[in-house]
Amino acid sequence: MTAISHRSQTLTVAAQPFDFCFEVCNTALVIIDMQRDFIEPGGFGASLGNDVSLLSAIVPACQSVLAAWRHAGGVVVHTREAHAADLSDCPPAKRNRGQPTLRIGDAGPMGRILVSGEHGNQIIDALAPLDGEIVIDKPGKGAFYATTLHTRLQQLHISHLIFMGVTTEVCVQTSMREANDRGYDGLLLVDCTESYFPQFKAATIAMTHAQGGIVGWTAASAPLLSALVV
Ligand code: C5J
Repeated sequence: MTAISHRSQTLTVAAQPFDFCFEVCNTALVIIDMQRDFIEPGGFGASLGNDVSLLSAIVPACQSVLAAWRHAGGVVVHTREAHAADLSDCPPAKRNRGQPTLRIGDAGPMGRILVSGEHGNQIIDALAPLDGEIVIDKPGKGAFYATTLHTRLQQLHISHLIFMGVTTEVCVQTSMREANDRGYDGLLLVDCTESYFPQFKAATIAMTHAQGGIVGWTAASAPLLSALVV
């Protein structure tokens, strides 16, 4: 693979509802919540009664995009759904909802559920952040709520975001909508995102690119990977 020669070259990805055009220098790859709590048994996702094996299936595709994006020299953002140890940033309504077998903050097989610094709260080894990449701990579903993400992206002159991660209709979709309202153009990579509910993933993809891209664009990762090599 040869790196693109100019990070300011305009690249085009075949997408829905139409081509997504961007420059690597003004685009960040945003990887939502690929943390053990959602992907591996014993975490928050499993405590809600979900089959977590569905989510791990996207890891190889995410790894390919992350490797190509790093090779192209693009900004990488990793997020984690994470709360302070004293749960001061976790509203009781969020903690109590759903009657999970383990609530946020309870001790589980991988440490306290969705608490910063716990083993289960770490991003899976296959997609672990490198030094210098942005890691955002977010107390909400959206990556922009109560975080420094918007400020940090503005400092880097980022206007376009490419999204991967889990779960499609919860933290990924919420983050895309928050980004849209803040003026970013967002592309969702459909084979690099997953839900515990396939019908919710399909609906999210459809509603994202409907009405001329009312929330953003959707595409497979293959045309992005092609665009990133010359
Ligand atoms: C959920 C997330 N599903 N990362 N969080 O509670 O989507």
